[in-house]
Amino acid sequence: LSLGQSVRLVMEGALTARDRVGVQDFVLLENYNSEAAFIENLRRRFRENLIYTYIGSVLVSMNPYKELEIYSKQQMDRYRGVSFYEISPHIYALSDNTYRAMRTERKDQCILISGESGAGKTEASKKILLYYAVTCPTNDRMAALGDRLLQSNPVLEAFGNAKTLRNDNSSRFGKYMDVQFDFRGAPVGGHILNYLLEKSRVVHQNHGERNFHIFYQLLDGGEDDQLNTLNLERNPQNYRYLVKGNCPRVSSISDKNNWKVVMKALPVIGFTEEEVQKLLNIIASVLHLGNTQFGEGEEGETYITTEISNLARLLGVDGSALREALTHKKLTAKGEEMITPLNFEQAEAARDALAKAVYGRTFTWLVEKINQSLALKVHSKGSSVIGLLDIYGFEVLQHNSFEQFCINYCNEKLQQLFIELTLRSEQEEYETEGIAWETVQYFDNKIICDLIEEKHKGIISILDEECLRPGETCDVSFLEKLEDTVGGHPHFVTHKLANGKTRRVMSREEFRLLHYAGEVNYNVNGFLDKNNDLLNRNLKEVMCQSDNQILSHCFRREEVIDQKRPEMAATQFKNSLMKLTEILRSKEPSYVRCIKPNDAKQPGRFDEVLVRHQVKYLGLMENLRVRRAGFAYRRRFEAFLQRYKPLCPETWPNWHGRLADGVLTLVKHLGYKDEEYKLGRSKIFIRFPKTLFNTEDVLEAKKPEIALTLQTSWRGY
Ligand code: AOV
Ligand code: MG
Repeated sequence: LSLGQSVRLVMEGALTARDRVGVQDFVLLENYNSEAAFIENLRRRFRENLIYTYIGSVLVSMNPYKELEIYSKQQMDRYRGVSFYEISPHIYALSDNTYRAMRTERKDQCILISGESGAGKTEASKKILLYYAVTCPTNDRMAALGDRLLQSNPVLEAFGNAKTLRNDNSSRFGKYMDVQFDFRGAPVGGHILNYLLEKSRVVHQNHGERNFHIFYQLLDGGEDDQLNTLNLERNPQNYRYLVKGNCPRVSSISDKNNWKVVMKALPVIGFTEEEVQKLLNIIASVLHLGNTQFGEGEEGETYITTEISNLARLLGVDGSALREALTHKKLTAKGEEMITPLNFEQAEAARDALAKAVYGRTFTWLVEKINQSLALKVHSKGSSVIGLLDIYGFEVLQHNSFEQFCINYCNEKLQQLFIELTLRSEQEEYETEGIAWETVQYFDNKIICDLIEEKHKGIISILDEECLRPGETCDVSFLEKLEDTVGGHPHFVTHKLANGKTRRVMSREEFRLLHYAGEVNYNVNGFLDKNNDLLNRNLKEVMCQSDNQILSHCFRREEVIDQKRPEMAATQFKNSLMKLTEILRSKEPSYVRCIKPNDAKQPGRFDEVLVRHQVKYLGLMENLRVRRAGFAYRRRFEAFLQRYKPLCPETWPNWHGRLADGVLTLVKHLGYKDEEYKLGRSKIFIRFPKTLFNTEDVLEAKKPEIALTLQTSWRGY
């Protein structure tokens, strides 16, 4: 065979392979502007179980909804120290690349994982963590650290995850975890920041959803005598806080096994037996609290109709004080204390508020405790950090409330950061390489972030004002205030039309936000209460006297004495997100963009409408356009030369001159036309994928001739 013939043969072969499995980097799509081509590429790869694809350095990940054999130790080893493009895309490649960047550039890194609920963010973050725990060198003194890092996951998931309609193991809190490495690259410490747990789930679940896993785990997995001590029965249906969603079991989850895992993990991350017992008392107390019922006396007074001695014992507080505090409110007016009875609804609300506070604060304590266990014991010089962000994904439910508002706002913020940082890094690269930047049109969602968070004018500020305003305020007055203030905003809609008529499809209790990811109607019912997040003072007083050390740590005496109002929930969340963005901005980011293939949680099903929607709002097409702004592909001179030098007699077997000259000699020999490429300061930029494919094909054809032993064959798919 002549070279030409073999090239043609190989090209035909390559084409069929490429047709079958698509390209491994979207920048290599011929028609990079076509959404249809993008989706088709995803579909082909998904069909072949190739769930990972790059857009340059961004990793796009499809949830396979089945176990794939691609996460073994051998696989990990394959990806160690190997360049991104030499091997098929993988979450391990991204993990390894990030790790090496941290080591060689000595710069803190972060990995931002995004995607809607159920798309695979949490799974991705666990795979990254596992990769580091397994492949990084260990520091003798800290040998158990990797173990502790890994064991913190099941514990946090038990307390912070729940079955929702979208995901059987949905994260109901945001998590940012720093892993600290010493100068030798061994993991030596960790730190977790947690964001806004969806506490309302403790007392209410939508149909088909569950409370947090831990409750079902305890009931299913706890020993008989454990349950006896806690005065619990096995059947979750006996607990009012567990029956709202009418979904006690989830087929994909074994509560019993998970309970065992959690019980094993707690001692590993430093919980004493006593602390575990105290924790169990708290979980049980929440269930008993839910079963506490009230009656109404003839004069409208409220009293407790159920036995509360168990509840008081488990909370470690005085029974009669608790009884009093659940049915009365203490107010201070003009320096005088007044005790007024609660009516029936108020008493129920006080009970639920206590349950949420107990659970929410215990969760925060749990994170603190894990942090102590992961804390850097000895400050090591020259250490650096990889941060992992796994938050709750964008969600649109039938009924969206304050929680969805916060969750979607958080996603909006991260999208903004993504846009800002990817554009910035692209522009910077062009600048450092001395190549002219070609502007790209993209949708900037700053306008929506401002609508939500702007001082004095944004939705959160208005919500706070309405919570603080004396006199009659309610959720609907908040909505009216919104209409007055942001009514004309292009991303804000209510039932009121500009011409004074009403939009019939919307209820009078809703406002709609046009998020970057889609439209969401929020029902204002409960917004004020949830933002206020108040707990009656007398309940706090009772709780801070608890002899359960976890609870007395969570309910501080100072809080009762201090009359200053703490920040409202949404503002607290906003501020913590501001801090988070600062942390992320200070690091070198990598991205994993997760996509959910179908809503049925089934393997093999590719729902095109659903996928297209995510491609759109994740801004993947824009991401690709930015990445391709002019050039499909870029490679460092040495990597390019190393790979293709056999194709030119002057560069083979070695080039001794300047790298740039070597590359130039090589591409001239290969017949690249001037418009096909540009040489930067350290990289070659190739304009069309075809040029690269052709070169790859020539290389493939030449392989037998030169007995080439390339580490792997990279053919662009
Ligand atoms: P999420 O974190 O993105 O949703 P998860 O990471 O919990 O989603 O993934 C949801 C489910 O999809 C998991 O429980 C697995 O069953 C499956 N899954 C995801 N990724 C993989 C994978 N790589 N291999 C096999 N199965 C996978 V939320 O937390 O709801 O936003 O708030
Ligand atoms: Mg998750």
